[in-house]
Amino acid sequence: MTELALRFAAAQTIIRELGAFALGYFNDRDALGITMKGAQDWLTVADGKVEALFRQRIAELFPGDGVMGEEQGGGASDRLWIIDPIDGTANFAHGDRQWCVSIGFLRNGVPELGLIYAPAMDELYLARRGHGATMNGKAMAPADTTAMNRATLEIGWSNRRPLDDYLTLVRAAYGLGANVKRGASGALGIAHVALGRTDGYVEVHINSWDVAAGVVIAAEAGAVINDFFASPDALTEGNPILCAAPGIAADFRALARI
Ligand code: LIP
Repeated sequence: MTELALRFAAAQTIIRELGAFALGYFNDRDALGITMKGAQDWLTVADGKVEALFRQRIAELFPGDGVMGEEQGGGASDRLWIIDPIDGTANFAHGDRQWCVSIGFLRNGVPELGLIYAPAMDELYLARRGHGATMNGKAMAPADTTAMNRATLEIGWSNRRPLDDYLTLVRAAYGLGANVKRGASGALGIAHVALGRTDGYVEVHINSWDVAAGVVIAAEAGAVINDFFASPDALTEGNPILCAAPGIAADFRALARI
């Protein structure tokens, strides 16, 4: 088995274990220990515990690999795992099922593996560069939408950028007749475009742990996605993200200027 096939197989077992572990906290709200890292930036006990378990599993199986995570940080490495232990923590903290575990793997800076698991909905998104993308074993494909006035667009928001940046995008999207939504999980937002549930996802600033898996899943499903890791500091500083169904990609990119 190649090193990528080995890591892809292991990561599938690990993400299911992490998902079940996180679901235990989700269903036991007294154990959540909810706090805030900043305005509308939620944190629970589960975020740290899930990331710690992931780091333990990688240290056991691939001791030479690097790990970067939302809670404990990390940096560049030739073989780098990037984890968001609970993406959609605001939803998780409120008992809303729209959250997931997101794991990406980069080799020499190239995104090779993407895994997103939403255990409360039992949806597992998997992709390996050059090998396609699946959701619960079925091949994924974006929608064939070609007009913005028939599109459903998801626009992400956080306090990391001025509110006007977000509102300008929302106004422009409605102006083109699109349906606009916000799910508060960047990873699931990208996965839903790749699955054809929505037609586009954009966020003016997002972190690498939110998108490391989604960029592989989207590209392998045939969606259009910007080259998030093109700039060297994207790994630690973040970047804009835009993902779209091919038929509306040009219009959506023009709208978002990304
Ligand atoms: C969330 C991202 C989302 C963004 C939120 C938050 P978290 O990540 O997935 O795209 O809009 O502000 O950053 O905090 O739930 O892991």
